Amino acid sequence: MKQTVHAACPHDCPDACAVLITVENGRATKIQGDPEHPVTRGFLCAKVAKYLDRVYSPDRVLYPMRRLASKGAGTGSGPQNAAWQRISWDEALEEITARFHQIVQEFGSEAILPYSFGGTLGTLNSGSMDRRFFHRMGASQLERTICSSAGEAGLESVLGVKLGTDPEHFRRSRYIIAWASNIHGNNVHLWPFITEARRNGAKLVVIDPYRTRTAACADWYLPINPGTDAALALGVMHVIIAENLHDPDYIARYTLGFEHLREKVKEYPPERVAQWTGIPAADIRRLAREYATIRPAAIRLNYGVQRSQSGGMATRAIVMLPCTTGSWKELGGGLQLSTSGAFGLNSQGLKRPDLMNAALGRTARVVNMVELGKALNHLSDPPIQALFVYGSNPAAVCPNHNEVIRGLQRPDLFTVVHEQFFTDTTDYADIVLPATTFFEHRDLQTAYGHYYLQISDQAIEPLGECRSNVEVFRSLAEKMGFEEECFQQTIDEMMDLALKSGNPWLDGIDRDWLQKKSWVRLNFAGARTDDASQSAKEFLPFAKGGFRTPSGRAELYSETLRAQGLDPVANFDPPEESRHGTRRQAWPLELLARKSDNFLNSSFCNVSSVAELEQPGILEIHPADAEPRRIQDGCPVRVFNHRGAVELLAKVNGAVQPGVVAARLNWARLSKNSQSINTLTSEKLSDMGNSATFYSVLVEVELSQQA
Ligand SMILES: Nc1nc2c(c(=O)[nH]1)N[C@H]1C(S)=C(S)[C@@H](COP(=O)(O)OP(=O)(O)OC[C@H]3O[C@@H](n4cnc5c(=O)[nH]c(N)nc54)[C@H](O)[C@@H]3O)O[C@H]1N2
Ligand SMILES: Nc1nc2c(c(=O)[nH]1)N[C@H]1C(S)=C(S)[C@@H](COP(=O)(O)OP(=O)(O)OC[C@H]3O[C@@H](n4cnc5c(=O)[nH]c(N)nc54)[C@H](O)[C@@H]3O)O[C@H]1N2
Ligand code: SF4
Ligand SMILES: [Mo]
Repeated sequence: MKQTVHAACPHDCPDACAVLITVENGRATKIQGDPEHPVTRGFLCAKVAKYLDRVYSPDRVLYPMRRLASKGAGTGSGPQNAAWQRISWDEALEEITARFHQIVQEFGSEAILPYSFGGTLGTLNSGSMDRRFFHRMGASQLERTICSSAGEAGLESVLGVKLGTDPEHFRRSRYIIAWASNIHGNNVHLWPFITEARRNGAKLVVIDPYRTRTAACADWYLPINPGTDAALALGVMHVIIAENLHDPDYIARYTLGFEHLREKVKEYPPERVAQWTGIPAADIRRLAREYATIRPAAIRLNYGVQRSQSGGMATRAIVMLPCTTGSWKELGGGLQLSTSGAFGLNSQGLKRPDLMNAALGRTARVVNMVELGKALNHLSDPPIQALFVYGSNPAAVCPNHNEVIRGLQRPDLFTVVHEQFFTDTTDYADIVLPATTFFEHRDLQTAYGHYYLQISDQAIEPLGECRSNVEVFRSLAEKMGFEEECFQQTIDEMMDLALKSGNPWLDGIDRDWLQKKSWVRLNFAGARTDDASQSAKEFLPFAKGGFRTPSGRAELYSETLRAQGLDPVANFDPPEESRHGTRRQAWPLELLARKSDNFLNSSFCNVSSVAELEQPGILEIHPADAEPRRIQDGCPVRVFNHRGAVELLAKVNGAVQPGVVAARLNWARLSKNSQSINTLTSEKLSDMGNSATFYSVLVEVELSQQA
């Protein structure tokens, strides 16, 4: 029997693609993008196009496993391996809950720490039963800030909400700025709209310290020094305001504090900004004039800019641009960082934070996920005694890798990892539990790069004894003896609950309707509409104000920021670890520890058909930095700083400017010496949002002695 199942890609990607899975006799035989979906438009990225290889990989974790060998890098990865013993689900649940009971008694419930992130963004599997479970237990709370919280804080400080230009409107733009936005790699479904705009004469400008594939095919590429974007945005506004290219009517009606901004930008003349950013003053002037006068102009801002110590302010300053030119008014204008604020599902109902109060009589302490190393090694009162990892691979993705590993190696730490594969993190697990992929479970899918809500249907039965996140925490709750009704809720009941939030844009969208349509555009028009293109035209979130800040206006001056001791307008404060920062003497080169175009953070790097598309283990360096170090293309090099060292192969090219080097995230267990690029990255938090600062890192490079 052959059937086609509608699913949605749950990987951590703005595109949230609508996917069609062909199933024959219970086995998935084909995957393709839904041709009907207005953003997916029938194609998938290179990695998910090969998803059958991932689902049916011989390396999947299929059964619960108990560790026999001691913890450490390269611990074997299969049922055949002597490091692991296959156990039953019942034994696994028994062992986990017995340890939890014992830890709660001896140290208190906050000695248990959940650790999860973007493995799946399915609404239910990324944050429902799991949160209920840990809230009910009174476990420490995890502050999930490893990705985007600096940018979100910057965005919300101006707009009050995470909304932005509809991707489908980019086809109407005449001027497009891809600002820290690797569109070909990380947001490929925006590209067709940009191509369409360019066919109609639009110009594409890319602002990025790394010459991405997107930069290579831009009309104008502006390489910028890492972490200096706040200065650039303030410099651009200096020119716009000085030359009267702003929109006084929009500013007067819908913004707050323009007079403060006008004063502030006087400190950022192009000549001064050029010294920080490395972009010539004449180019800054030209960028400002073109952006303000070639209309409509849209900015696709992505999260690269906020993985910097001053990333919150940088985002804030960039988000002010369409507020000063009034470009929010125009179809094809505005800015997109995230669209996720439009979905407004009933997150409290799904996550039940109230259970925490019932358990503890207060809210539990909060541990920042970026500081995992610090937490595992130094936190006391109580120390962390158990770590439960799901939907994340912290031993690969967390900064200051050596500290993380030192913590994970603690023999007294009880670590459970719920995973699809044996990863860097399972190398340190006491128990590994098998997880389903999105082919094997059902979920509700939002997006952060478009405005369609989807149901992702289950295509095949779970492989082996795999269970979804929802089912794992349901069984754990039962074993712990948690009796609240919410632990019995079915998937359908949770979907219904999620959709009942009072958000008017969900009006008329219920589970039956979603099931019938598979994907539905949010109801901006006020009446349920079948015509996606029709309601797409209508959504201009800030054309007439509509900001959700305390003042109801776009806040160019923020009282909230002032109260936090931050600049209430915006300013440029160089990251400590950068060429203009206080630690510039320590190491001479700025490192971009980047993502791979064909992996998804650390996911996919173990799938050989996908790995073939990448060249792992390289350090990209400019000839001007390579020559004095006698480094030639292909030479083994040692990259180091005070946190550690890694061995890579030099690639001498023009991908980065002098003073900057670039490397890529990968699994340590797949690299030659079991090394992670995150050995070099810092636990330092960003200026706003307590986020990670992966792109504010200084290093030195030398020829490897190992060669
Ligand atoms: N193929 C692929 N797709 C992905 C991912 C992946 O790993 N691979 N990851 C997913 C995830 S988790 C996320 S959060 C999204 C977001 O992904 P993006 O926001 O696109 O994140 P990054 O790739 O970190 O950064 C984007 C660009 O910013 C540049 N950049 C770095 N520092 C600076 C700076 O200081 N200034 C400026 N102007 N640019 C800078 C980088 O060189 C990069 O080209 O992508 C998702 N999609
Ligand atoms: N050097 C450097 N480090 C970075 C970044 C960078 O650009 N450079 N980017 C940062 C960013 S933006 C992010 S978002 C983080 C991402 O960090 P993570 O969210 O940890 O992302 P992944 O590396 O994709 O790991 C997700 C894991 O979840 C598993 N998984 C997938 N689906 C499920 C499921 O349904 N259930 C369970 N239990 N497991 C599942 C996958 O197999 C995978 O191993 O990394 C950060 N780290
Ligand atoms: S990873 Fe992104 S582009 Fe690839 S299929 Fe998933 S949502 Fe689409
Ligand atoms: Mo991310």
